[in-house]
Amino acid sequence: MELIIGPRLYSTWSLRPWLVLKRTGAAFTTREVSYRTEAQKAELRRLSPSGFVPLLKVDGETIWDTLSISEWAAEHYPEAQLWPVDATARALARSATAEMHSGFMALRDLCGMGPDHPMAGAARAETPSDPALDRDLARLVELWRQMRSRFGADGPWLFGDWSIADAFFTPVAARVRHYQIDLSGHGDADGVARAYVEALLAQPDFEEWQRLALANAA
Ligand SMILES: N[C@@H](CCC(=O)N[C@@H](CS)C(=O)NCC(=O)O)C(=O)O
Repeated sequence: MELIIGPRLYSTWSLRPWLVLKRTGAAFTTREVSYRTEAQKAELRRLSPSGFVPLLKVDGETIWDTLSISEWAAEHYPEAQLWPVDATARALARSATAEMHSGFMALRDLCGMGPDHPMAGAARAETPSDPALDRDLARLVELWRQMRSRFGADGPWLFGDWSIADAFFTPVAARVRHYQIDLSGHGDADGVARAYVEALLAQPDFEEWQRLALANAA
């Protein structure tokens, strides 16, 4: 089984299924590809039906898109409990994951993965100011606080135990760190969302990703 990813320093989409696959405990290899030049883009289109990474090569098939790779992992490794066991929590975890997968455009656009390595926690950048970004941050804080207060009693993750939703929000935590976003200014008066961000940043698997990202960039 091989996960084909983009450059670790930039590809937030690649980080998500990599975290998910790590949680399964299954053996897999990772191939990092670049898509800066026309030749590299052409090679990626040869590998990928959509022209995008990440891709999972398994059992002679190519599975593309972060969400479907994550669902594939949840189906094939049920013992890893990649979605919450409780049906209501599971439905809301899927909602939160889908919202991340298709939304938060201002956060993505205005807090991008630039040359100063936001993903790997190197230099810090000034906090951008924009009404659309404020709306995204208020929504994130609201979502995180609601799920943590309803389902978070059994652990530090969004739904208590770790789930695919946490993989999807890990790149957001890297953005909050790098762009020095003060969540208390977006509705997180008592630091519940902040603590969730800290938990995401402290994941050993994410620390490994950051080490690999910087090593490959050197
Ligand atoms: N919806 C896709 C988005 C994937 C995506 O945007 N991948 C970017 C890297 S983070 C990419 O492959 N870019 C290739 C290019 O720009 O040529 C997913 O969830 O997998």
